[in-house]
Amino acid sequence: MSQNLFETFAARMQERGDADFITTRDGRRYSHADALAASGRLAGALAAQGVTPGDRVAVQVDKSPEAILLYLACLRIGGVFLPLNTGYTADEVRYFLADAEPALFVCRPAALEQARAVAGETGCPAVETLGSDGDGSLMEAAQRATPFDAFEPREQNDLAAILYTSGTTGRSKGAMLTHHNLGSNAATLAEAWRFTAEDRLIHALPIFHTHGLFVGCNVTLMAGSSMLFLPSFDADVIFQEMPRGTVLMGVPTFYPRLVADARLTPEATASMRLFVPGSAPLTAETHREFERKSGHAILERYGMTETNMNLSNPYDGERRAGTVGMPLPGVEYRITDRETHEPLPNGQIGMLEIRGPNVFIGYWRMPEKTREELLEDGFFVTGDLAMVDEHGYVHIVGRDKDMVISGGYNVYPKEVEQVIDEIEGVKESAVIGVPHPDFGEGVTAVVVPEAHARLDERDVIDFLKDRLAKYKQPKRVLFVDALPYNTMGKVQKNELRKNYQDIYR
Ligand code: MLC
Ligand code: AMP
Repeated sequence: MSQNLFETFAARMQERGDADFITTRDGRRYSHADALAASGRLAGALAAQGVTPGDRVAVQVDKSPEAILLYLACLRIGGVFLPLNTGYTADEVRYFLADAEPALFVCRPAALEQARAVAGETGCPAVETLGSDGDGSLMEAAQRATPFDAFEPREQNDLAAILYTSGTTGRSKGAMLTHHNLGSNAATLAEAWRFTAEDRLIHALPIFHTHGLFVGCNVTLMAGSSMLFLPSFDADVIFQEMPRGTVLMGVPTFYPRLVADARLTPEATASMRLFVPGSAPLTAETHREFERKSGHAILERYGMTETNMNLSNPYDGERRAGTVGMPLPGVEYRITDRETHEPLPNGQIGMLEIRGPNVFIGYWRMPEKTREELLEDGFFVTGDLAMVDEHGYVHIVGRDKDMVISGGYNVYPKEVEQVIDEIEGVKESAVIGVPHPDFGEGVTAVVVPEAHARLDERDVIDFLKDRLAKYKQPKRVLFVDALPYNTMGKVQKNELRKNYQDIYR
């Protein structure tokens, strides 16, 4: 495999020529050949902006085909793509720009003024815009630029992307992913899931995370398939489009929503060949109900930002409900004692650790965090608790890390607690995830007010509004006189989770 991932993609795009690459419901279309040419023009625009190999390009834009062309352009010139959740507030973006020091920040046209201010404060030298219709200054610059028709040679450990995952201590960590990490995983998944040029992926996920960007788009590029780009999940649209699709990928929230819909039948899904969930646990019940109603056995897989995809149920063979299957080719896993990292006997619950060409090379400018989580022998400590059953299927049974997953988005309690604790009248707080029928877990704040403070649920939520992305904001805020502490002085979150387990049911 070539070292610059773009070279691999370009070879497939050349072969696929006029075949669809990305289409949208409002009639926009890029063939593979169109996308190849447009990525050259965009690469020319990036070069004209002064982006050189190794430079970060931070991107906070709405989903569009052009945003993927920008990703390709960035790979092409050896830049490091740094996508940001569109829900992040200016406060949140300021941290990412200051930490990553990008050479360019691409924002939504409507956010230009705010983006310029944040770029100015953080020393980012250039800002361009890209809108959801392919509008904005970046595409205009691409029209004028001298196309960059080659690609920058890269070593296999050169960075292709940095994706930020929030840190358990509240500080987000930039996971450094190489061309080899992304390329090897895309090739493995395309093969394991039997992707071909005939596939049409119904793409309803955001493109700023591993799932929508790398699993969805890289696999499509690797196999020369096509994608229907939808702005977000909408069950009506999914049912309208399934007769023209072959694969759907989604976070677990997608699947109970489809199961609850009377339109889910074998006839409605007749042209589909694969449904893949991931990013959070899918219940065994949803798996079974989906199969009962549609005739399709869901193929669940397990991955994370730092490692791409690691484990998957088999394409041929039994796809077991409530499990994430076996290691993908080239990936090794072990289930270990959390303290010693010694492997445990089969059947016991322990820390899941992963090694393989898919595993990242460390956290951006955080050597200590890297050493803690990426062990000397190459195994990455996932923070997920797992066990393997007698059939060799891995079950994810819990998390050792203090993290909530709401609708597929990770929320780090510490980060939310720190902001709540700034509110006048708050003595302390604990943020937990408790079962939520739609989002899997609902972010929930338990707050201890100062004596005589006058504070209600609305006050807390209003305070968080401009400070934290919407999905991090608690769905409920509950007030208590004191938090339960153990003898080590740690808040007993298990007890809180038990007390409030039914509030969303
Ligand atoms: C929306 N809301 C959420 C939310 N999504 N709240 C908490 N958590 C979420 N995930 C808010 C909305 O702002 C709205 O608030 C209210 O909840 C109802 O919104 P909705 O219309 O029902 O939401 P919808 O647009 O349908 O979005 C839900 C969703 C979306 C699950 C489809 O969040 C989504 O696409 N998530 C995907 C995240 C993802 O890509 N994760 C992959 C990470 S990679 P109000 O107040 O306005 O009503 C990874 C590695 C791996 O984890 O293994 O893949
Ligand atoms: P992220 O950091 O956003 O990449 O999220 C990765 C985390 O999502 C993992 O560490 C797991 O906790 C969770 N995850 C991903 N896939 C699954 C799955 N199939 N089942 C359970 N948890 C999952």
